[in-house]
Amino acid sequence: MKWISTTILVILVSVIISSSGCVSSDSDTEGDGSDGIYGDEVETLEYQGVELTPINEQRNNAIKGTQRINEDTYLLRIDGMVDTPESFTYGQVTSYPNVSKVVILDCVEGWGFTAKWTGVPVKTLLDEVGVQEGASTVIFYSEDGYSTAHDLDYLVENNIILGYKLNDVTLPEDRGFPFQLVAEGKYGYKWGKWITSIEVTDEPYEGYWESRGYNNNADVGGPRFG
Ligand SMILES: Nc1nc2c(c(=O)[nH]1)N[C@H]1C(S)=C(S)[C@@H](COP(=O)(O)O)O[C@H]1N2
Ligand SMILES: [Mo]
Repeated sequence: MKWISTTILVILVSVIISSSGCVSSDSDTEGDGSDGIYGDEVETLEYQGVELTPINEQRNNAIKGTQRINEDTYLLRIDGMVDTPESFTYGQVTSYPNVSKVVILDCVEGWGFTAKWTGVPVKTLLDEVGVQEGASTVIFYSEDGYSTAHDLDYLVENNIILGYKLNDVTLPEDRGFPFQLVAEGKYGYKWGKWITSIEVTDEPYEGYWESRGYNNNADVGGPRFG
């Protein structure tokens, strides 16, 4: 009798394994990987073999909550140590050649997410306005009064992008529409959301969290404070 119950157990276990295998392979058969739906857009949930965090599972921790920016009247101002200060429309910024990459955002508070980001390299925009000799720092200002800054060299050498698509979905309002800086390798507080202007300078600058004690370099794995 013992072999019968063993056989039943073996059959039961194989059915469970094969059916659960079926479920996951089903959603993985198309294109690069599995897709989801976000609003009326298709959200990519796997890219280049990497599993992405669905937008609905990403957090929104902003200092003043979600900012609502009108795409039609929006202008991205770029000024400071540049040859020709300019204001770009949403359509202008998004019409430059774009770059996609999978990047992890690490918040200093210990949470994070992995996403596919698509955007325009900051360098592309800076080349358009012409950065002046001696400039060293680029400041990013946001709609909610938030700001943060990066070394010009870091932005150029790492081809840092101003992201406007997240997992192939138009950056949602609560995620930073129209643009979030995808500051790969830096803690989340260096990833400005709802960016409205960019200033080029030759002075060091401390942004919102940096002026409240967070490390200005903010390399992931490096010191969080001081
Ligand atoms: N404009 C603006 N950008 C911001 C913030 C903010 O409060 N306002 N918070 C920062 C912090 S601390 C993190 S961790 C990242 C990611 O937060 P999110 O999940 O709200 O996108 O956004 C950064 N960019
Ligand atoms: Mo953060």
